Amino acid sequence: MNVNHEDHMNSADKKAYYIGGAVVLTAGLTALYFLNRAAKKSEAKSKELKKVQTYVSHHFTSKKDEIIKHIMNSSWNYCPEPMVQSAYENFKNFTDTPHHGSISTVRFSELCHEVIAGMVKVNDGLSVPTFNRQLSAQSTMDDDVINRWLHFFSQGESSTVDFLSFMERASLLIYGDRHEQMSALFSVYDIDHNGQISTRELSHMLSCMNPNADKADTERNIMDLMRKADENHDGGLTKAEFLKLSLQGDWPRLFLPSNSEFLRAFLLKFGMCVQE
Ligand SMILES: [Ca+2]
Ligand SMILES: [Ca+2]
Repeated sequence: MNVNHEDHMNSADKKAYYIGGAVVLTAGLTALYFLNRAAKKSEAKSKELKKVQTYVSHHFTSKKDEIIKHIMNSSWNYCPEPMVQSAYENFKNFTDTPHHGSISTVRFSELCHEVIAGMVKVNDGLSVPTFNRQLSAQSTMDDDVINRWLHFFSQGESSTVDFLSFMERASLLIYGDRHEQMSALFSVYDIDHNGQISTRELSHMLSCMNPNADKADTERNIMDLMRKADENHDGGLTKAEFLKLSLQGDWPRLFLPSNSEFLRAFLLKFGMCVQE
């Protein structure tokens, strides 16, 4: 009897063992499948970008329709065609040499200052405190902040912004996937590029992005955000901490054009409208 019982137990244990093994193996294979798929997707995306990039750099002003078709057929593009058309027409006016198809560092910086100056001009005649806030935004829009946005729009590839790179980043900002948006924005907000966004960096960048916002409101938002995201309470956000925000309700909106006066005005210069 004992022997039979043992046999029975052994067979049940074996069954559980095999089922457990199969579950672990299936989970492992599934994880590998998704990792492999993500790597292939990213590799395909980068190949596609290179292809379109080469095409755009060779035919920037001469083959408008083909360029737009190339961009529209790219899997990374989230932007509707009329917006790409409009961006193309405006972008051309900001390039130093039309055939080259890129915005230089100097021109990019001038554009940022024009946007801020435009914001002051548009609101001229409003209250003195508002006017003063805008003037102070002009002075806080320093080279560090401008360089981070230049890096964002050029994707760190060069010191100039070409049309393809601009389109990819602008359409990501307006229509993109939350996780990808936050991942790309991390390096903008990490102004000194040390791998962490400090409270000071957050405050500096957000004040530049929203010169008309009430300073106390901005500070309150930052305190709330840090309370929520700074898990190890060291006063800074690592990329992992920052990315967790992309899964938490409305927080990512704080960084997107819908909540950024500067980005809205900047994109509008290229004829790109941001929905509220
Ligand atoms: Ca930093
Ligand atoms: Ca932290």
